[in-house]
Amino acid sequence: MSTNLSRRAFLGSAAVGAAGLAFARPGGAAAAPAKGLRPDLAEDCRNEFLATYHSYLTYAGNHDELHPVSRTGSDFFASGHPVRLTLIESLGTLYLMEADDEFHDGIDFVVNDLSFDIDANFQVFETIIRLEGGLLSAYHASRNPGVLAKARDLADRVLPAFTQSPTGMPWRFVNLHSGAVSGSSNVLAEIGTCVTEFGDLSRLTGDPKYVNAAKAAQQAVFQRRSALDLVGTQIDITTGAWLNSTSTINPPVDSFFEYLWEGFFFLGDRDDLAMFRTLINSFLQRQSITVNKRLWFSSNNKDTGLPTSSNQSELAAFAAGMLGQSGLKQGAEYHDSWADALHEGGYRILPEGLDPATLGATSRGNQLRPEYVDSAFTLWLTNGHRVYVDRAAEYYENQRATCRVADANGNTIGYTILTDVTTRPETQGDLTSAYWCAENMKYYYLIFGRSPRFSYAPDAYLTTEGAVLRGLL
Ligand code: DMJ
Repeated sequence: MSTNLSRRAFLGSAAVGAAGLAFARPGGAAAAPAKGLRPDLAEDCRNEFLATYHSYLTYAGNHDELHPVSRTGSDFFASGHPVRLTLIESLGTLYLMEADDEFHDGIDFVVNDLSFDIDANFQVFETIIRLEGGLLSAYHASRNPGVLAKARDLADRVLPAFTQSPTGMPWRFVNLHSGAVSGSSNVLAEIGTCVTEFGDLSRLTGDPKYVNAAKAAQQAVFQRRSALDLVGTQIDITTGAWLNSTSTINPPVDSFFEYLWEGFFFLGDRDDLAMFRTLINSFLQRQSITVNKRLWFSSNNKDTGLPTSSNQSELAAFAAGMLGQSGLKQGAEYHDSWADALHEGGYRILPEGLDPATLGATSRGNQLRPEYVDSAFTLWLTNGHRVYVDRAAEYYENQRATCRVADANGNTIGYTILTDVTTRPETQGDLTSAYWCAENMKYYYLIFGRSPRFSYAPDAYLTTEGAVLRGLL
């Protein structure tokens, strides 16, 4: 059932891909809903998010992430070298929720206290998607030039990972103080998930060196595709030799595909569109499997095309949004498969790993993952179908029932990862993953409510980490 939101789907301007698959081009703005679709849940979501954020400020000190059960904090990138990751990942959500005191305090921290002159090795991929993306989104929200200066300073510290690579594919780690690089064995998601953050920074600064580095990394992988137009999983960035030949949309490849599509969706880059078409066409033709009438994706050898595994990672659920946004019917079908897995598998929260034949858990935890609601949000923004609002509402209520940590009076301390989704009650761990602040709660709030600070246009762009780089008002 579709809503009467009067959104114009992208599909009206669909182009046809090389193998007959339909791809869509970004459309113009569409009318926003007159009011929130679930204002009750929007208000609850805002309250739960702010309670957790305040717990982070209260209990985690200067650390990166909150442990809501033990009421402590820890560092994400390098122990003893915090950057207040949760604060940075929360800024866009605070802005959209009109939590202005917290938002402005956060901007003050970024401009006046945050320093990236840190003598420690930071993981390049996580630094870009979490910190660079978070700062760029915060800049679009605040228009504070001090925030953009911090984003540029960080990118300049990360750039040696690209410029010191003989192939253009980045080293896995970089020392933010010295620029020393390390980690020659890298995986596709970590090589190819930066073109939109660096593209945005190049636009904002007028310096093309950032986007050029990101594109060179994508192209270096594409040039090493197999004769079947498939790519592997892991590569030596110094020699360009494949270290793992598994073609998959599971991690650690997932967002490599996403950023080929989004390089076109956000930046209009037709090289990225061409690479996306080539690789996704081959992937869909060779690795789509139907199990009990549901669409899933196998992992295959990139050279022989032969299947090696049918295990599904929950993180691959992001692909439903990517495929739907690019005009491919498999997007909606794939989200239906995950919804079926939730219901018929007997879960309230999806497991990290899933056997598509039995719907049994192959990995029983859930790290507060956002992918199921991420793709519900993207599909809803693209086509306006009510089913995605309902799926998001169900999952929100399930996360509230299973992941919430309360004090003795029943007040929310925070939300935690689960170590086992198959027990009743589900088994809680003790970590509020910082991406939960940037992703889950933002998607929920935007679906349920009617933020006057978001365009609700189908060309709004949120990065793989939920940073809004287009669509903030
Ligand atoms: C997020 O950090 C990003 O979405 C990333 O691309 C992979 N998934 C995690 C959260 O599960």
